[in-house]
Amino acid sequence: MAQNIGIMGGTFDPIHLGHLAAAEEARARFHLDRVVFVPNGRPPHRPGYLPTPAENRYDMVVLATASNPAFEVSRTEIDRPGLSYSADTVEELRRRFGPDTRIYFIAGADALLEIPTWRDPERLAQSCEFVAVSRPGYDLTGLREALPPNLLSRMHMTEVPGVHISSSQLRRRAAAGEPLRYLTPLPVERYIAAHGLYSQYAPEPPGPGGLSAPAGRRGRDGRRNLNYEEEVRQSVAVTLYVGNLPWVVSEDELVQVFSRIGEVRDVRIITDTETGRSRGFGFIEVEGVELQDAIDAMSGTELRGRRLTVGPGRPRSQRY
Ligand code: DND
Repeated sequence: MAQNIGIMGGTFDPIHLGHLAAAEEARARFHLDRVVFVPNGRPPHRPGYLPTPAENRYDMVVLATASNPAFEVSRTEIDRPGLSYSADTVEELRRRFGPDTRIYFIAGADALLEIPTWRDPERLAQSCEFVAVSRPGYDLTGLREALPPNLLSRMHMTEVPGVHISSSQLRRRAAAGEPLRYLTPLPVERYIAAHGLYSQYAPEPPGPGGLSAPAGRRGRDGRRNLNYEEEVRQSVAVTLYVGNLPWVVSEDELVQVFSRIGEVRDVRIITDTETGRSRGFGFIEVEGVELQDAIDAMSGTELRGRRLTVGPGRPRSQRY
């Protein structure tokens, strides 16, 4: 059956409520069956900018989107070698979804202002339409004036409730030990604290045309000194993966499996459309437990007579 799919590409360093609100608004407005978040592996547009490792950014996007059944995350750009060009990504997803699927690439007005400088914008525009979302500080009028007619004709301008947050702002706040609560979902806030991300902040060099929002480069050694929430400082966020699941499994069953070792924040069941097999992905908050201890504690777990495989972190590959 023909579907409407949204693609929300980003560096997501880190993901925040502005990204999520924009994606959800586009989903509702364009009757999208799902929105696929695509964290980029190597951003093509930020020379001199060293983003947080892709796997960390991917984890944070999974955590942030897990509670919305219409949201999914793709590893396609992370697993593809070389720079992450959107034209390649959308073409690849178009091949998987088929010609009848309507694909909307969702992006902020700031990002789309730069689209003429992207790799093969015409090729990209042949594979998808665009949803240009407003963002505080960047209105949609500028876009109408700046873009050539062949790109404008593929663009749907959409006002979204203004969420005045940027990733660079979150990085700066994290480095200064200021709270991130209510700016990004709680599991992401905890993940940042547990992994000591953004302990340092240095402004990003301006991008081509000087239009990029500032971002940051940071050292990854040494944990930042969290001085605002004792609770956050002491908790250890462990993400575990369980495989060999029964063919049909419910989220409640998975929650029971994971709650053997701690408080469960989120679980996701990911079904591979090619093999029909399901995999579980759980985010568990465990105080003072190291990853290996958590894996050991889960080893030997059975679910409906099947012995589950348990491993660290993320599923190796997702649906795309
Ligand atoms: P960003 O680094 O701007 O993402 O990248 C956006 C997308 O453009 C990614 O998929 C890139 O790979 C792609 N790109 C860029 C340049 C060149 C090429 C491709 C190429 O193929 O040559 P961020 O993580 O900063 O933000 C993600 C999205 O969310 C952006 O579209 C941004 O405008 C939007 N956004 C907001 N929207 C509404 N309210 C807010 C927002 N904050 C960010 N508060």
